[in-house]
Amino acid sequence: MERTFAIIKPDAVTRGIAGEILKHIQTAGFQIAAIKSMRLTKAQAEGFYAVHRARPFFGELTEFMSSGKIIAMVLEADNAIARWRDTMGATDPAKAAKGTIRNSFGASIQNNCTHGSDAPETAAFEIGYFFAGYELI
Ligand code: FUP
Repeated sequence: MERTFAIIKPDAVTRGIAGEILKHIQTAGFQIAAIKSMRLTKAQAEGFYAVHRARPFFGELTEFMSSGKIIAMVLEADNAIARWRDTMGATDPAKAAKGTIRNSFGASIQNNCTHGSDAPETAAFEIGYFFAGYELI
């Protein structure tokens, strides 16, 4: 079993489609090991996306990620990291494969409904950023 970190982003929560995305997650065979909802401050969003600090979209991305409630999750499955990225689809919803979450629900590269860790090291950092050890027992 592997763990990955996932977010249902503010665009999806605001549009009221978090439930549909959670159904997608469970149909794809993930166990939800931990889940919580919160609204990030701009500083918290900046800390989460620190690897993107030098990118031109960093300001807009962190504004967006702190614009409303998110749902943060730890997902468990065999090959969870790769499997969750496949389930989400490509970053750009227009380029994401049919049937993926981002293709089905995403509106733009920024408003693409979900986040997923891209490697074991990022998964470990991201899980630790959002969840304490006692929440993961
Ligand atoms: P992903 O791993 O698919 O979430 O994509 P990236 O790590 O490349 O990008 C992180 C987030 O930055 C994306 F979810 C959306 C946002 N982004 C933009 O807003 N504009 C861009 O040009 C690229 C990414």
